[in-house]
Amino acid sequence: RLSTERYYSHGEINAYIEDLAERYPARVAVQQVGKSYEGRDIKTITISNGDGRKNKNVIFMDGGFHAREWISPAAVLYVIDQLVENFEENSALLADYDWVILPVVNPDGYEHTQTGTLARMWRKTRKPYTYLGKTCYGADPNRNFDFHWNEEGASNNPCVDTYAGPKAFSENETMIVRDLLHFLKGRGVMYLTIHSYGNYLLYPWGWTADLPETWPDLDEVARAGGDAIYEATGTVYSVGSSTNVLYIAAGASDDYAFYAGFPISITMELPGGGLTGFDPPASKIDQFVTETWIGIRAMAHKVVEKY
Ligand code: 0X9
Ligand code: ZN
Repeated sequence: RLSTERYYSHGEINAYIEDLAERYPARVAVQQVGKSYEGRDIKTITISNGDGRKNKNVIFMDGGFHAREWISPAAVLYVIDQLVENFEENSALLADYDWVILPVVNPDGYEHTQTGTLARMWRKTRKPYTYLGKTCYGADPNRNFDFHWNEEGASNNPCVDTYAGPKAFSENETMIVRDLLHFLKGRGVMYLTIHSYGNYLLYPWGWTADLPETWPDLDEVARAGGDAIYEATGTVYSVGSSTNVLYIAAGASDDYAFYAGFPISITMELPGGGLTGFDPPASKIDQFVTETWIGIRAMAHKVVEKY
């Protein structure tokens, strides 16, 4: 069973989901969806209730966009654990929906942050870029999507943390998410991307302060998550559009998913911890991921009853 006592490496995460697929072949499938720049296997896990019905609606969730946000893959793994191992209790979330989950979008960055203190605060991918004769690494995967790309809150400088990349979808990792979003078109109801930190439930837009026409639907789902967490633990999440509640930043995956047809698209910023905010001690993982699951479960229930 999944351990919430420590952070997993990317290899352990892949091994964990493959083991679930082997143990629960009727309900769990693992797919290789591509490779990272450095050649790591990027895999999704699809969770169903095993009734064999095809083309159900889909909740698509990912984690590990930003390398240093270790609590994100940990929380995503806990959701997987609950949907698979605690299947009976969560059967309503799987009756008319399949879940497609990508635990680590940016494994090169994630592994890099596990190589020592100096690398711990890495955010971006690891593809090299030369700029004024100097080599710097990586683009910000959450500034690399082709929707108002590089218009706001992103940088043209490869040596900066919010580098948008030389062009939209310059990174393997973001192409993989893009292709999944398009593959799921028509079935994809909610896109959930897990980041840290700051306790936010954010919805489009992040490229403009304007709200989409359907913002009340987005707000209702996000608020269901925030309310459930508050009732269970007293932790307060701020709910609103990315631009209005956090800051303006274009080219992110949430705006792209919404533009690509997911009616609900939410970025969840989990609680912070440790000296930098990005490094909650391992002793906090259990508390944070169980609380996060309460919020995600509530949002999923809202989606399942609404769509
Ligand atoms: O800046 C980001 O990419 C996200 N925050 S983080 O601290 N995890 O880096 C927020 C993204 C919110 N969405 C948009 N701006 N579209
Ligand atoms: Zn992030």
